[in-house]
Amino acid sequence: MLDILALTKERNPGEPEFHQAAEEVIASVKPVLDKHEKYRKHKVIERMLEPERMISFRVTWLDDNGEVQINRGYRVQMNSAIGPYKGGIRFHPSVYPGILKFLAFEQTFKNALTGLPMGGGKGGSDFNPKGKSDREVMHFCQNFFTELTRHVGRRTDVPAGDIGVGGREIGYMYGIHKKLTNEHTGILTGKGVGWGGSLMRTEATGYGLIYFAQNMLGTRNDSMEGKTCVVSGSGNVAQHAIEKIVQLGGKPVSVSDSSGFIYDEEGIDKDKLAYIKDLKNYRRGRIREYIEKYPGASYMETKSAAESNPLWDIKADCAFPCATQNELNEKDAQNLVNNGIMLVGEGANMPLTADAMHVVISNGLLYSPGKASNAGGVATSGIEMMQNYIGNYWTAGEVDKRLQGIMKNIHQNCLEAAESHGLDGNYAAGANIAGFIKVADAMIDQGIV
Ligand code: NDP
Ligand code: 2IT
Repeated sequence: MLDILALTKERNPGEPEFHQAAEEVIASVKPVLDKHEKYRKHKVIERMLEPERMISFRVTWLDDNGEVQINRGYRVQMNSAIGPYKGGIRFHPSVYPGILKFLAFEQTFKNALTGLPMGGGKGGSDFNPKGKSDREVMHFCQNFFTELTRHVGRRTDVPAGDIGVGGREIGYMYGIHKKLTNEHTGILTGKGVGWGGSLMRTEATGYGLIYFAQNMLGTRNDSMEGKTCVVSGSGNVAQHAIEKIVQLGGKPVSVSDSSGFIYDEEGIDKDKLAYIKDLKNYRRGRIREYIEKYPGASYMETKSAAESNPLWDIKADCAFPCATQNELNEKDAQNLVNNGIMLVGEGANMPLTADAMHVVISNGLLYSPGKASNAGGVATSGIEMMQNYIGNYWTAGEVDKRLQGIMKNIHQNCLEAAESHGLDGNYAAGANIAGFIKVADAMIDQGIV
């Protein structure tokens, strides 16, 4: 087993996030490989760790000063065993192949867990949308997707949003694809609801996260009602996690961005959330502005990622990291344990470092890995694809019902997969095992390709 990890590191030098994601999965599926010779013989995990295709391209665009700008664009088409490549696009200066490989690898397992026919992919660019005008973002999106247009297709590869890519960017990318191909077709999800998008897709990741938490609490005859929740991030996932926590009678007390975090001990209610949505989605401001509107709350700047983040030292019942990878380290995890936090639900992809994950699991906290608990977003993307195939729309109520059903099934499948390998209650191992078996069996059925 060590050999597989060593080989992965050797073949992908300088990509620590990919190594981290690979190491976790390799460790989890070891009992499955030990038990079933077919997975070893067909070298399934080794094949899963090698992207089927990686596209890397130049994106040039003109900024508002008329200056030529050059960025790098990518799409990692990781695994198409169970369906077309599916996964988001991230625009952030930290994007490089290692980040996208980790995300596409995780996505493959996540998409399998949804029960829908979707393979794994991820794309993005090192373009930084912060401080850019609408025109600059549009021009960038058009040039980025002019290249990707030749690689996507409703039965080939269907991207969506992720960090830095929301409704605005999806619109610009869809528009240029339509112009280039003269076709209105579901090659992206997260589209506007008036032109092919699904109701509830915007809300789905955050809502799904809290549905998953509700299921976990249900195993202890408990619920979200009355739970104080610490949440990080203030983007799509964080906003809708907060919305659902409030709807279920819980009390979210924090939000953050990459500069710092807000602690609002009285709780973030519907009105305060409306303020956050306007601030982040339309005015594109910084979260520190919250205290100007709500002076009862406090703001603290965050230091380097290597230090512990006082956000995770807030007294609460549940913690929902919804910003980015490795935002919660071992010391933070120890603070969660010391403060009596009972549940950690990952909204972001891989927000806990490997050491942090070990701390929360070994201390018996309810812990859900992102590939299980944030799967509601891509699951609803799958539901958007279904609606695009049949050429019709479903109501918000219908989509929400499906989403709740999918989150319940993922929860159950994780528990069962963990239990059948003697790892009772370990959702992380369960998610890796259940996702792995589904993809691995499909790969074996389809031969050496
Ligand atoms: P958004 O771009 O809407 O929001 C991202 C949030 O995270 C912002 O508050 C941003 O702050 C903060 N953030 C980004 N990078 C960093 C960083 N390096 N350090 C601290 N904070 C940071 O993205 P989403 O809400 O869509 O995505 C959040 C997470 O959820 C990501 O891990 C993503 O992969 C995952 N996810 C998203 C899904 C979706 O449907 N959108 C589905 C499943 C998972 P700032 O404004 O300062 O950049
Ligand atoms: O990480 C993720 O699951 C996403 N960014 C959503 C992917 C999608 O295709 O909806």
